[in-house]
Parts: sequence; C-alpha cells; structure tokens
Amino acid sequence: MRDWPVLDLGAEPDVTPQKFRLDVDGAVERRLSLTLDEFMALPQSESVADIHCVTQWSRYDNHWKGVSAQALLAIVQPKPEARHVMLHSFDGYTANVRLEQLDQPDVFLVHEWEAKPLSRAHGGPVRMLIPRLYFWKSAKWLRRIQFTISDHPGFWEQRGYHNNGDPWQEERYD
Ligand SMILES: Nc1nc2c(c(=O)[nH]1)N[C@H]1C(S)=C(S)[C@@H](COP(=O)(O)O)O[C@H]1N2
Ligand SMILES: [Mo]
Repeated sequence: MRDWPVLDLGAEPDVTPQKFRLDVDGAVERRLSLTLDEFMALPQSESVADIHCVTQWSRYDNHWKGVSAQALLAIVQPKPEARHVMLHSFDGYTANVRLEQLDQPDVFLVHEWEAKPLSRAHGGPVRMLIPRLYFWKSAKWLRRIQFTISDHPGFWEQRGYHNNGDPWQEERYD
C-alpha cells in the first residue's frame, strides 16, 4: 500500500502513549482531559474518506478508524454560544474550523489508517480528519479541542490561507 506525502512544519513531535493527552474545553458543558487509554475507550467507528491537499494532490478511499466528532460532541455538549473550534497540536500547530464543519458525520479523531496505527509522521497517535476541507485543517498530533464564541485564525489561516478551506470551492488562499 502506497503511503501519502508527509507535509508539516518539519518537527514531528514524539507523542508517546505516556505523553498523550487530549483536552476538550472552552464553551462546553462537560470538559474532558483524556489519556490515550481513555480516548481509546470512547465509542469507535470506521470510515472511508478522501483527502485533498491545497498543493493539488488528493488520495482517495482511505480507511480510517477513530472516534467520530459527533460522538465527542454528544459527550462534551457545546454550549449554545459556541460557534468556532480551535484545534491545537503537540507541535504548536493550530487550525480553526466552524462548529458546524466539525459537527459532520464524516469528521473523525483518527488513530488508524489502513488497519494500522497512524504513524508518527502522519500525526499519530491521534489526528483530526475533516475530509470535506483542505487537509491543512486536519491537525496532526492532536492535543486540544477548544470551543469558542468568536473565530481566531489558526497557523496557516494567519499566513494567508483561506479561513474556510473548502476544496470544492477551491478556497485555497484569501
Ligand atoms: N500538527 C500539525 N498538523 C498538521 C500540519 C502541521 O504542520 N502540524 N500540517 C497540515 C498540512 S498543511 C497538511 S497538508 C497535512 C499533511 O498531513 P500528512 O503529513 O499526513 O500528509 O497536515 C496538516 N496538519
Ligand atoms: Mo498542506
């Protein structure tokens, strides 16, 4: 099975199971701070999805396993005023999405690709998968999901990438 290209800031953090933590906080009824075991104990599902990079390539029919964003949302219950979400990663990367872009059946926090644990280079142990947005929105080495009332630009969004990032609208750069 051919892998897909690795694109990141250059430093790939070594997130060991011991170091892993996933915090879900901000404008939610119930905050979470999960160890890897606790994350793995959440309801798991599988999905098949394409990925689209802003630099033109795509990779189709990837098989993923993880926790669906909607399952997570059902647990933390965003407050009515929550509209935006900031994804934070172990390498300091951030990506912003609107809550309704996260609240979709095809959005997952994935830890397996093609039936194998997600590699460090591709964001293991856990990365975001938001197939309907350009891949820069899919934060690798996921550390924290923060629900907010107002929108704040993430790493690439501060550097001229489109705030929304829909490949079908070709929303690459602002
Ligand atoms: N934490 C983190 N996540 C990240 C990045 C990054 O540098 N750090 N790069 C983004 C970009 S620009 C892309 S295209 C994809 C690349 O994912 P891949 O290396 O698995 O192909 O991850 C996204 N998620
Ligand atoms: Mo990218």
